[in-house]
Amino acid sequence: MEAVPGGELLEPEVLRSQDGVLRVDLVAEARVTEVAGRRAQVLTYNGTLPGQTWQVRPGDRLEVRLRNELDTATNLHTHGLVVSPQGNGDNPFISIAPGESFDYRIDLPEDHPTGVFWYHPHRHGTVADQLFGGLYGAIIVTGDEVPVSRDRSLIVSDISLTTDGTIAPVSAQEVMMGREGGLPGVSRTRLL
Ligand SMILES: [Cu+2]
Repeated sequence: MEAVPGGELLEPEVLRSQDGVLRVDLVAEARVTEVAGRRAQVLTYNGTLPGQTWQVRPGDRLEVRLRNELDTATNLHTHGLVVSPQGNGDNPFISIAPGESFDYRIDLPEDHPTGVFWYHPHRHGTVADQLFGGLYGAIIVTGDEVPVSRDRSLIVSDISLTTDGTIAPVSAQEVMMGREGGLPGVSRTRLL
């Protein structure tokens, strides 16, 4: 497949924890952006696809206020984090109705492994549409690594658009199996 040339490399904005806490006001909403040179109606976290990158350390607390501006119910899952699934933690049974907000509190244990993880909706019945629509972002758990010149986070958005620039409908098969995107050489997204 031929890559689309040009286009500067864009990294999602990085939000870092301070004094052991990362507070995030997170808004899920539909927006018009540019994806691979095309105007696209997608779903976004805080207006971008992918959403901001969250950088935390073992032992930190994540406080996320998620406001649902979508027209379907949603919630939040921190994929790969070794954290509690109960209460207002990483609880897949939480359902946030359109127009509602929810305050998550997710405590990372002191011995949490470092690495790259991600967040996305995990509300039963709407996961595939919201995930394929563009709702995802990276979580990086850092430790005391040897300093390098510069860390860069690359997130590949491989989404499927219809000819009129909306997200392609998700089939029952794709709900179960996932899907590959239909855009060649997706390299960047830009907010319009
Ligand atoms: Cu997941």
